[in-house]
Amino acid sequence: MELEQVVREHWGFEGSVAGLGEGHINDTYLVTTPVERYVLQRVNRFVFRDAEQLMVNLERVVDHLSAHRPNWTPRLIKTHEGAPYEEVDGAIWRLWSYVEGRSLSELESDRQAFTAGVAFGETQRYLRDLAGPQLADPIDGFLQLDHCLARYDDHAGKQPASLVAFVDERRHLADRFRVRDRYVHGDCKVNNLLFDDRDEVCAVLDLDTVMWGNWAWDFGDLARSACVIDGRLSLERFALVCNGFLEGSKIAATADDLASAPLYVTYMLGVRFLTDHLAGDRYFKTSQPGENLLRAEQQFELLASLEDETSEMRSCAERLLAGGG
Ligand code: GN1
Ligand code: MG
Repeated sequence: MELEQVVREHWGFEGSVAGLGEGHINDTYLVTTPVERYVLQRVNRFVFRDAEQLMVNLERVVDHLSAHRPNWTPRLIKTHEGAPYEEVDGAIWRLWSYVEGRSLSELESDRQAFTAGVAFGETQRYLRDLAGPQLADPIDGFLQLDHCLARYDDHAGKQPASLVAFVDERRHLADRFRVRDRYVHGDCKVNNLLFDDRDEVCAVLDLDTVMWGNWAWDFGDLARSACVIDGRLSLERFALVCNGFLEGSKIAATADDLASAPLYVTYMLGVRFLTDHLAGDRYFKTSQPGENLLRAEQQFELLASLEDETSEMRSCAERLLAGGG
């Protein structure tokens, strides 16, 4: 079915549909009607095996966050029949309200680094009092390094010789951040935030991966994506992200946690890209063969540079925690 027809038949809006964003998982489109804009998404069923359960999670999360802070996330627009999504030809479609704001793949200012930290920190704090049964994991083993390494090991013997030792030497990272004791956003890349023209965050996006986890998974992804300028870690940005995240989340972190979390997440993402390359590019979207291998190599390169800066990150975090700014 044509995308325009999906929107017309199930939501009653007449509009044009065009591709939107750079997500690696779901398909995302901008819907423009004469009066309003919306965001249409097709949920990736290969990644989210139980997409119906995912939508149950998502509705709970969106309602909860909106109760804490109106408009902190886009709204799910109900279908004609009052449902939060529609199944068309086996695919799950959902429609979101469109939130004005800028999505950035790389931050442009120090102010944005601080407000991004506050935004993801606050989101984690708002999730603390999400009542009811624990949310079902959106993806088995998601963000758990042991699980990611086990999937990588399924391809033993076929892994690129140039990367085997690099991966093996860092397996100990799986000893960190194992404890799952709170809800996390699960995808704290800066491009999942929308900024206004004063560099304040106006909304948090991509809530499919909210799950029971470890705070450092979010902080690490934020630092990985917010603090690298021209391929190098900026300690100034790292300090701002730490300050923002700790202020927003009220988490009692140690300097070692703050310095290790970006390594954990960067390593894991590299392993995930590499595993998908070995598995035939079935999970992350690619536009050409070898793209997931390249992505893995980029994460491992970033990881090596973060390792060079770990003691500086730790000293920086120690100063912050001691109240030295
Ligand atoms: C995926 O589609 P996107 O970019 O929002 C992935 C994240 C990765 C990210 C890497 C469900 O998110 O875990 O960190 O790519 N989401 C899922 O860019 O696997
Ligand atoms: Mg995203």
